[in-house]
Amino acid sequence: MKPGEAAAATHPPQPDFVSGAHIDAAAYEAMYRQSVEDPEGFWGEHGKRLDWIKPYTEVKNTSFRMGEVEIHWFRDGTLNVAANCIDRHLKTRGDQTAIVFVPDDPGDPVRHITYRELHEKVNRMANVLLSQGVMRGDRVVIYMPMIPEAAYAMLACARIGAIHSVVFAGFSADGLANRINDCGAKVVITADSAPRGGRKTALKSNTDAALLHCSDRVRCMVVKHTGDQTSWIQGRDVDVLQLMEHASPDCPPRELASEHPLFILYTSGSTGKPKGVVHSSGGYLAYAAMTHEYTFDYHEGDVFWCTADVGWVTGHSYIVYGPLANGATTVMFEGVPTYPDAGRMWQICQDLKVNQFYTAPTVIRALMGQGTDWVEKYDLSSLKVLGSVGEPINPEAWEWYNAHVGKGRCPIVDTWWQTETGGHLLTPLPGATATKPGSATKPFFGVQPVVLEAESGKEIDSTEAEGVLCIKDSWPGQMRTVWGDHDRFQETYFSHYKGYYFSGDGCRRDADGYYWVTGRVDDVINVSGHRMGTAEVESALVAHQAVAEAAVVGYPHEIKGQGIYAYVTLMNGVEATEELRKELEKWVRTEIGPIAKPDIIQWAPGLPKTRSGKIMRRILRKIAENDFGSLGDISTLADPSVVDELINNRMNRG
Ligand code: 6R9
Repeated sequence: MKPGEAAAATHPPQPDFVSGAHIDAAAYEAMYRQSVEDPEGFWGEHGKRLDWIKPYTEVKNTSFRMGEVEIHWFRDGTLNVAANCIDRHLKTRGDQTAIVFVPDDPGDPVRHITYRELHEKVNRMANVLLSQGVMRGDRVVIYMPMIPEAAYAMLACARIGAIHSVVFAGFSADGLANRINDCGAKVVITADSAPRGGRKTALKSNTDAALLHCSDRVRCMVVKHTGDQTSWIQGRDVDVLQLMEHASPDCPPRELASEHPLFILYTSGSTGKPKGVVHSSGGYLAYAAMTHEYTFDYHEGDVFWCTADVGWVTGHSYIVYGPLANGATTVMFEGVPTYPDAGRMWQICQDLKVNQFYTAPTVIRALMGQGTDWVEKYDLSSLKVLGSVGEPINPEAWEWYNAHVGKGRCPIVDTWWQTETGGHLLTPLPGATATKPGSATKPFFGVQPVVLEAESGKEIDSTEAEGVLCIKDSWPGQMRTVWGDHDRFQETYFSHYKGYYFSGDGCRRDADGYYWVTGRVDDVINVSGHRMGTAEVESALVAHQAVAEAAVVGYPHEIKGQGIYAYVTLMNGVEATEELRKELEKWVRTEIGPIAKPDIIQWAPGLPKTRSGKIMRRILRKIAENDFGSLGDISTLADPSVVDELINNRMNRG
């Protein structure tokens, strides 16, 4: 069945849900129409959900014209993001839980951090940053486990106008060093180690290794979380928790321009090294907060759980900024879905009475594989809305999620968006949109998706369409630039299709105007919802002395969505052994991180190349998919015989 053909499986919102929802179908239509016909009026009104120090008078000033791309929202307004996420709630909900922290070890106590306590911790941490010489505009890298201190660190930066860049704890020392250097960080905040699923990652020693490749002026602030022994460099390393104890609990939030960068987050593209995606303060926060409220139909008092890591954009927008701006109770889980057993997630939902649960298809598929007993064991009656993010959700996983987790009563919101977009762009609204399993359905307010013909770039007007997914005009949560490289920003997103933001995804629009995102059309693969540039994995492989050449493609993987398939040509005289295969796997883990480890390495005496030397990835993709019946035209290859050899020795025969 092709995406979009499952029209029969439409799930309309249930009447008793609709009656209590913020937005019903009629409200969606009216608001959407206003949002695209009069963006200034619409966002001028909705920007007021934030507390501004100096209110804006200019709402939108944006251009997608190649060469002159600029994106400004609420430009003359000033605010403080941390004050919006914390201070303004103190009067009404100081004693309400802001963050529920669930440690990796189920035997360790769950911690409830109130808004008042969050205020105190963030102020103290902000004062520690100031005492370390961090000033407005300085960059702070955060390389942390999923612990409240990670959120404190983000908000402390926001309070004083420092720009944070969270690096996922699964990245290696090299990955960390590259990011510290690219953004010129003054400080890195880390922890001794990060427990996950009963195993520990030595974050401090990774940081030590990373800092060998960085300026010796970079300071290292360490949260002693597990108490594990670490090395200590006097004068460079400081004990954050100890300094916080002695710091003042009072740190006035700085007044910052709406366009002041809130954070940089590195993400993979089709070429080159990861890009530092820059997000703003006012536009980003307004968009994160509004999508959080409407997409999940969040209501006052709800307990919201997004299972992502704060190292990804999903954690930024839907663990920290969106929920806290709305005064929600947000859950931070340090562990993994299957530790100590496959019931952990559902047990947490039961114990914390979670109302909205937001996870990735890869998690659902993994848990689905463990059978339904684990889900049936727990009382999930508190759940109201279920969310999905990170990759297309296959209808089987959607149906399982719906039947066994939502018991057929919880709307499922399949949210399509990107690091670059700051918040949801395509998503159902649970009280308004009939869902179809596998479709991210309709645009959020203010978002104008278009489908273009890939080759000609022509906008397809008919409702039914298939092509590349672009966006016609700006929305407040959009990234503003690539850190230190505005040309690269324009080149990557605005040069392929003039006047449009190019998402890098392919899609189909069905007869009802529903969008079905089919996956990347560039050389980006999506492994367990994590973006990997094939070029990054290739350059890691060729950095090994035994490797002459490497080509990396994605292939369908039952749990991860896509797996990493590497074709490796060895240096002359190097023997292709099992040990070498293992060594290369380990090598990539060290160079980039565990998420980049190839699932399959096939030895390739030669790679299919055009006469001009370009690797024909299309062919390699087909072989990796075990679908080599339709390789298309291979006559332009310099040496067509390499193809047979690769087919004969292919390693995915499933
Ligand atoms: C939020 C996030 C972005 C890429 C994106 C697309 C894929 C994300 C999706 C989805 C289909 C969904 N993607 N959500 N594809 N349906 N609901 O994941 O950001 O890590 O930057 O990845 O992920 O391919 O372009 P990011």
